[in-house]
Amino acid sequence: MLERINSPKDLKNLSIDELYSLSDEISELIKFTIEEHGGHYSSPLGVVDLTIALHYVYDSPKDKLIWDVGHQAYAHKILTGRRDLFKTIRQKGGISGFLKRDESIHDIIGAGHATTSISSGLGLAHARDINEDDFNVVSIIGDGAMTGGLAYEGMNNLGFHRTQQTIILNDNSKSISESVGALSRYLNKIITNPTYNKLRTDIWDITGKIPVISKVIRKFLKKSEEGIKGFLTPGILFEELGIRYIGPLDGHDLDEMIRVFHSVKDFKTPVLLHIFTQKGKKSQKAELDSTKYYSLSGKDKVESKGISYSKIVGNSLIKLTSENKKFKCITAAMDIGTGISDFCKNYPDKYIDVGIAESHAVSYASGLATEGIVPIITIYSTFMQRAYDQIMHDILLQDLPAVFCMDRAGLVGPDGPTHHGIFDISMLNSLPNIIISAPKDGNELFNLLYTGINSNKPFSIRYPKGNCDVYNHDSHPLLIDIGKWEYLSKGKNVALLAVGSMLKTCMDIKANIEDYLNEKITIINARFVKPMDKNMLNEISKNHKTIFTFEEGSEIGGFGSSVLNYFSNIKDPPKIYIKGIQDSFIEQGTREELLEITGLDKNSILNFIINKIKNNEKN
Ligand SMILES: Cc1ncc(C[n+]2csc(CCOP(=O)(O)OP(=O)(O)O)c2C)c(N)n1
Repeated sequence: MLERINSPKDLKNLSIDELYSLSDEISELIKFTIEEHGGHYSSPLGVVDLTIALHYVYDSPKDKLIWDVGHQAYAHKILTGRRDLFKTIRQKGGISGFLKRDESIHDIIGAGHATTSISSGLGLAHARDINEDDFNVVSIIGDGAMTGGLAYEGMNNLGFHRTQQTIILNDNSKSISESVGALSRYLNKIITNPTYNKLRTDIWDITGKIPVISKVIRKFLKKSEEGIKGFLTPGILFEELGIRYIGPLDGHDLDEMIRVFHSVKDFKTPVLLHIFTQKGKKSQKAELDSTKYYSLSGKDKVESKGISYSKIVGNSLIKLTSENKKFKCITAAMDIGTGISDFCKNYPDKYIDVGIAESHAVSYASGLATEGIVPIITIYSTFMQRAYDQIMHDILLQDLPAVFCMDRAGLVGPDGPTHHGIFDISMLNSLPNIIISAPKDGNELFNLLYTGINSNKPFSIRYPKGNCDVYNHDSHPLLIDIGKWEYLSKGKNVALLAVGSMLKTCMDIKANIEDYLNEKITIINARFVKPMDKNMLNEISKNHKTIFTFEEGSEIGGFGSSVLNYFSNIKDPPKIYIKGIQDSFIEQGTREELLEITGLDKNSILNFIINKIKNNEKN
């Protein structure tokens, strides 16, 4: 069946039985491909039926289907002309694991970060009305993404303007791990509320017993808005906001979904369809443990040695519980990704999962900090972007202590441009009061975390995705002098100043550079991007003619630009070359491929250094 589906139009003439068969085929394709190559697993499997029903009823791309996050939209990709390319998903040059406008006319809005679909959808709906156009806007958002504040900002606007927009709430009662918060409890109550469900069935049964007119009544109940609404309104929260609530509906019952989608298609006002789906559907193992099978690494993944930076943070938090300092760890729905799940399990009162709510996480942190509890926010660099103003306004302006553990700083690989953590240094660098640090290895990460907790200052630590082979499980924490760099090798004439992940790269090519120059070079662990070690900068400027800076982050506003800025005020400064990521978004690929593309792998850096030195010699 799937071979015949080249666009959503090809679905329209299929029977319901054929749609069910198609669902099996798509699920098999997703399972096979992701098990082989890696990618998201349980979320896309959970919405295969929902996706088929949506594309069956709506006319994409005329009607706008807007998927939140996009990690679940694999069936959407397969049905919209990307079936044969599906095997390239998340690979260099292949299709994205999220949504991209330039990949397909069916990807209405690019995504990767959560909770944008209602707001973007409302913008689209208003543009439609301004242009006097005629199409449906359907935003599909998960219960996890619904924990983000942006969803409420969108609904607040939508309910007020009463524009046509359909929200599909894809409720599988899971975020990556458990979905948290009062809303999640509320949704769960609706789905499991026996009184409501019983009343619904009872009324249905009663109508069936009314002689002669039972068919008419049932038809009326099915067709009329009130009928679909379900005789009773469990979603009063949404109703009060001005958004009709319909549900809960079974997200694997194609008949029911198609019937309801057809009915709401003609609504001119906002409506929310609450659809419950089974995460990991049609994979026994993923249905049983959707969190474990949230994503797979694929068969070709080579296990690297060492321990992940994320895990080191988790271990360090456990170790630091025995210290006197009171702290609370905050995660925005990323306990597993940021390596703190064991800590959370063992110290439930020392952590909070706020949901996909990064801005709330930081404002919440400011409150803790005022009362002497040190907040430790474990967050991916890319998601920290959501909380930029809260960092400035709630933490830095008031100089409140807080530790930002920024995981996945640098190039993350297959997740691509929405997920690379390459802007954190530039974003934070211009803000007063913040300490920006990056460890050279696992031991230094532990010590920086310890230093941060005891610093009584806003303190950020950035570290990359992946493993680190220098880490001593049994070490005791040491305080590091804030703003103090470290010589890893002392030479003259040429100095390399490297931040975090770039230090190992520089050490690995040290011998090649020294062979070329026939003299020792200086390599410095610039573990504090801010404040910089000005004493050391002054010291090296005396006997070094050339300074190179390296960072796995945006060049503009980054570490190198701070060094340039510093020397711009100094008489006869050394020649300075900065190397980071140029002013661009970086595509997907393996981390190694991307380091090469951005010129941050060993070979490229070696060539960069030698070419610059050669040029210097010529001039
Ligand atoms: C702003 C932001 N924070 C965190 C994430 C990481 N993330 C991706 S999917 C996801 C869970 C989404 O849950 P839900 O919306 O319920 O979708 P499901 O996977 O359950 O279908 C999270 C936390 C993200 N993509 N964006």
